[in-house]
Amino acid sequence: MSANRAIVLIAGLFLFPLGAMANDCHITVESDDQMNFDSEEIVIDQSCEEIELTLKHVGDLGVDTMGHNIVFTRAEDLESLAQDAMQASEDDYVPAGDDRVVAATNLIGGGETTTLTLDPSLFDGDERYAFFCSFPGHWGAMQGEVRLVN
Ligand SMILES: [Cu+2]
Repeated sequence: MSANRAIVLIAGLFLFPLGAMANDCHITVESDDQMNFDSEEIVIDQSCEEIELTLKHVGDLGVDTMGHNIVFTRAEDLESLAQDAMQASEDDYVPAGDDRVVAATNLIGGGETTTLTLDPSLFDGDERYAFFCSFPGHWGAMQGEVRLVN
């Protein structure tokens, strides 16, 4: 190994803790039987190659009565998409082929967990995004903002 290369390697070791931690690329959000998400904000680190988003439902109620998902959309589309999603019961309340849907997890019930692999480049840094649960009646309480970081 050349001396230069060794210096680059050593510098890299010191810089690593200042950069994006591996943890930033793994997000966990919990939901419950009281129609809550445990976070009002989801941070999307765009330096991640991909983000693993895990949604947990820590309640007991089934998917038919207290189903939860996370749907990402532009903030300006949140209300119209949430209204239309209620009709999409056959698609787990995520309208198929709707370009207002940036990404969405599966719909889960109490005791279940689902993981979505997200491509951070789906989010345009000049836009504002939101997330919500598209199960009928939930979006008013179950929504939050997406914060993009680099
Ligand atoms: Cu819900």
